[in-house]
Amino acid sequence: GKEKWPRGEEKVWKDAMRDVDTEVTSITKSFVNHVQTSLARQPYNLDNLGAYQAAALSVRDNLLVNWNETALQYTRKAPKRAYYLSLEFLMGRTLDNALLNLGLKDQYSEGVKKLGFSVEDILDQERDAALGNGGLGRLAACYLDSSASQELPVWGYGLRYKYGIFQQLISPAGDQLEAPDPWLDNQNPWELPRLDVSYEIRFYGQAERLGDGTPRATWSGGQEVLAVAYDVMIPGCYTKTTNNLRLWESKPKRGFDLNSFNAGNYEGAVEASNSAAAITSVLYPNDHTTFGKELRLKQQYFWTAASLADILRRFKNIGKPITEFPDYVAIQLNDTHPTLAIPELMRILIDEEDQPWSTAWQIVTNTFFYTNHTVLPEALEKWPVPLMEHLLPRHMQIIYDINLLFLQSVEKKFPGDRDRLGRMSLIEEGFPKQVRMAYLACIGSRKVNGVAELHSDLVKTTILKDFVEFEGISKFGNVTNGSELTPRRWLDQCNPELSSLISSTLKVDKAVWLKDLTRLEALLPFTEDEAFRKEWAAIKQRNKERLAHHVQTTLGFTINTNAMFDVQIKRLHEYKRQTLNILGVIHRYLTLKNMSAAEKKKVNPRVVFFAGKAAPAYYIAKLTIRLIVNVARIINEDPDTKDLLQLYFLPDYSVSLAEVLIPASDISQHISTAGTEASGTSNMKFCLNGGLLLGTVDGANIEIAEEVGESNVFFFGHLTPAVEDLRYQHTYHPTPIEEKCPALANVLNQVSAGLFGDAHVYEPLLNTIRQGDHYLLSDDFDSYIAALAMVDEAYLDQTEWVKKSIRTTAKMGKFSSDRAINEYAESYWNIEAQKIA
Ligand code: HBZ
Repeated sequence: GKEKWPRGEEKVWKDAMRDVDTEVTSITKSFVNHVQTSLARQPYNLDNLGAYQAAALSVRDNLLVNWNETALQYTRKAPKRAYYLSLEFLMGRTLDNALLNLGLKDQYSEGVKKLGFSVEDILDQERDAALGNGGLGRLAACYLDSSASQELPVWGYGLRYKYGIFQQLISPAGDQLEAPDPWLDNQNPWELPRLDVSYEIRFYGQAERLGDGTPRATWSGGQEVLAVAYDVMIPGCYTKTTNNLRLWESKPKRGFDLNSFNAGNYEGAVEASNSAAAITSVLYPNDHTTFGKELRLKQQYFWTAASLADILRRFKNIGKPITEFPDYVAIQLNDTHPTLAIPELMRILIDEEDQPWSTAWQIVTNTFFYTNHTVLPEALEKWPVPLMEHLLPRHMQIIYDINLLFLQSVEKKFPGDRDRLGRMSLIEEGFPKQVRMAYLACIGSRKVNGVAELHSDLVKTTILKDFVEFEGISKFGNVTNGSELTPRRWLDQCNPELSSLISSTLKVDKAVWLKDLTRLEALLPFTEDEAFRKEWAAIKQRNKERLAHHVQTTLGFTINTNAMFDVQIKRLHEYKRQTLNILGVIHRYLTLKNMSAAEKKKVNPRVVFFAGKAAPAYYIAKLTIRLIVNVARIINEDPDTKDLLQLYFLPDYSVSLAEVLIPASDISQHISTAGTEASGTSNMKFCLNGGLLLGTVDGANIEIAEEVGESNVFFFGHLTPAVEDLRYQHTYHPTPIEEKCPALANVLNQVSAGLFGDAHVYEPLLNTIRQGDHYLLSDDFDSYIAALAMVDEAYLDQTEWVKKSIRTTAKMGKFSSDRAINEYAESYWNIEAQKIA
């Protein structure tokens, strides 16, 4: 049909344009105003993208009022504040979240409808802000949301990457291809450039000790670049508090180097300016491996130095002596990425504030808090000493000084224990020598925490064992992530129907239970209410249909929505064992192929979903994707099995895709080798949305089971204490897989034989299992298959399954990020809520 312009009710448009206050609400008025002024567009060709921009700008106006009010009150009252330093903030989309937090979603839906748009289409125009890799980055985003919701004075500091996490494409052969994510190309209505807030950051140059009996030194020369602030508003849920996330962009100090330019060296002049801009150009796409790249170290210093300068300037405005810094400032280090903040604050205190060493160290060790997110040895950051000396000569001196004094105190406590000194030194011997960032973060912080009970215990007994013995156990704690799951985005926003059902059943407004998730426990009695169960199941069904629709429209696949939906979505990594899952799928396929028609009748259909990105240089992880895609190609076409088993790899996993997948899942898989997944955070989100959990006894799975009861989760596999021993056996007394696990051997052989094409291609992947099997697939395969069978069995009894589902949601209160952020606020940062009037 012919397009009608403007869309919607002409009278509403006209009245808004004429600024006549008839039945025009303030929402349509501000929307139309932004269309005409900010966007400089006519209502006569406004498309969905334009409508999104106008809506975003209009919502932003609302946020700005609260944001200014919040900033003003913090400045006036000068309470102690906390700063969350994270190299990653995986924010996802903002508009929907902002509307819900402001409590304005219904009003906006109504308003844009009058103007001829659907709110869903408008929301769908927004690109994800994907400035993170995975759990660590999403956790940071959830903590900001919860801080604002709990009215806590917390700011985030990060980098404004021009390119977020790469876009994942899957080639016809099943290979992952990476494309850039120029997320800022469409303009970003959610950021406010602060050209007036900038700092000069130095790299390279010379450091010279004054040698005047003080620890002072000068640092000069080298390269200077500018850090410019961009602010992102963080609205709390049903509160006026609107906090700030400050992201730094790098710029050349001058447009370009005039000296070189005048000397005719055009390229040299431009090069310097390019090298400054490069610092914040792209998010590093590696999780759990470090490559020792200079640009990455530059990012880390650039960001920590700018953030500290900013924090210090704010502190100085209060007019208190510098020794009181820790009474006004707490800084949380999100993993070791911002550890350079420790020597940087030492440098400022000593070289610029002229403080004695011991005073400076006292201030530092009362300011910082360090969260560890992994115990995998290959993931622990180490920086080559030569690189550090070159890029940050003054910081390297300071680190040597910290180390000297530290080792002297260790020697005092454990005289003559040379091994211990070697183990604990901040400098690892070798070629080259390396700085151990986790050790520096540990000794420079007031407290250290892991992210789930098991993980925190492992931190204390493995990587930081010597430090516990030296500094005492009380410095080391746990804050279980329950966190990353913000109850609002991860329930109300992505599963609105379930959210309404909960409100009407509990007879409590969602404004109440969304801010006190333990209220969900009141759902427990309703497991015995048949009508309620029916409604519960119907919502799950509709969420499955919504996912199927999404896959149909984006990928063209038709999904059987009468099947059980089985989901594993996370970064591809050997320790997360997507390979175990796909080998399990093959096992199921082979089993189905051997079944009689009568046997097949008893089988419940299953659809298996995978999604996740592999680090671009992670060869084995990429092979796993290729295997999944090619297995899918074969089994989805096989007439013998396709009604009973479907398999999909959904490309380009993102926060937005997770918001569609999670509410649709019946069962989700969290199957890391015991002791390797620090916490996991999607596990909680699935459970909050009534999906059951199939997992190993690892990370937060354990605490989830403690809450919901072991009879409501499906556990399998060896336990953490067995892992070391099993690995020893693999290395020194290997048993052939044929003997140890014939079912697995059969699956591997079928892949080797080319059942899924490309026989030779998968050998390197299969060999990780046949030789060494570091992640213990051969040890856990049989119990994994048994657990899958138990899931099938349980699913046949739908009544009981739905009861389990309700019980699971009901017991997720602990895993609210509100609970986690309050633990940080009380037990670590010592900050208090500030009511914004
Ligand atoms: O942090 C994850 C853990 O693997 C997961 O178990 C935990 O739940 C989550 C939140 O605590 N870790 C990451 O996501 N790590 C990274 O993404 C990462 C990024 C860059 C690095 C190293 C790790 O250099």
